[in-house]
Amino acid sequence: MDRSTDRSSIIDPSIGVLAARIRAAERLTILTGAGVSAASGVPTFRGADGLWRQHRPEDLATPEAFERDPRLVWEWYAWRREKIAACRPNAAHDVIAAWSRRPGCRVVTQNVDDLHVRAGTSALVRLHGSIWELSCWNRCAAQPTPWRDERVPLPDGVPGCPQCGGLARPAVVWFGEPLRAADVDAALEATACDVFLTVGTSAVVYPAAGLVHDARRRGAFTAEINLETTPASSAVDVAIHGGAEAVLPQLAELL
Ligand code: BV8
Repeated sequence: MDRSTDRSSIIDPSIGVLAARIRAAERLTILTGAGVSAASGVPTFRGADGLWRQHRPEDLATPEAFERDPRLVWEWYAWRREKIAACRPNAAHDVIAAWSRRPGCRVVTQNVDDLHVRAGTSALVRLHGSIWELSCWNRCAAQPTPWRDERVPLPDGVPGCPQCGGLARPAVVWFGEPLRAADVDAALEATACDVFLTVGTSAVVYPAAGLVHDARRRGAFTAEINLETTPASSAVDVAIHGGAEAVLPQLAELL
């Protein structure tokens, strides 16, 4: 008899514990990172495929990098937009979208790929903005808010602001830039919950990485689903090592 067991058929007992907590929860908050989109083919930030032409995201996703070389930064975003346009939401996005329609469930994402939006997620806070939106680099008064531009490829290398004719930039939050106050408030409000589940994030980027600790301080049962150990793993009540696209459907089955 073949004694090798298909590991995917072994349910981690922690999954049963977490399912029971989610089942009983009136308020469920889910924080997601790039790992949720990995199974869709979107490169993660710090994984092996996280580099682009040997540049690190932290070196490109900054206002200083854009100031120095807007064309290079736009080449990186145009490359990512092209990759993301070919991707579809995966089973992890679909489970989270279904849960988001439950009363009391809120989703906070660090991802800018909008795959949660395409999966139909409600009550979504996009902490770092969207790669599909642009804003005026000069913050001109005529164009105070970001506009959506889903053209792939972008017609000209460095898009312009339709109002002032200056440079347009990706409407994402770069390193060293403050998050939008309304998004931070919504994310902090979401830490008042019964279960706080963090999925697919290396838990190194703040203020997002601080949310699980806020939730724990406010009495939430905290859990992490990730492929590897992170700085949050030792702080949560349950840390489940596995792919989000496999673990979340297993959890959904048990609810
Ligand atoms: C701020 C948008 C204050 C852009 C992103 C010095 C100066 C200034 C600030 C700082 C500083 N030092 C530290 C800081 C704070 C800084 C920070 O945290 N830096 C880190 C690097 C230490 N934070 C900031 O700068 C923030 N702003 O602090 O402002 C301020 C206040 C007032 C005035 C001025 C300033 C802004 C942070 C936002 C940065 N923007 N994105 C873009 O996307 O182009 S962050 C970027 O990282 C992405 O959003 C990404 O989502 C996010 C976090 O990464 P992860 O999502 O976790 O992705 P990663 O690849 O790292 O990990 C994936 C994980 O998934 C891995 O663990 C992997 O094992 C796992 N995985 C893979 N596959 C799967 C899986 N898990 C499950 N299933 C799978 N299948």
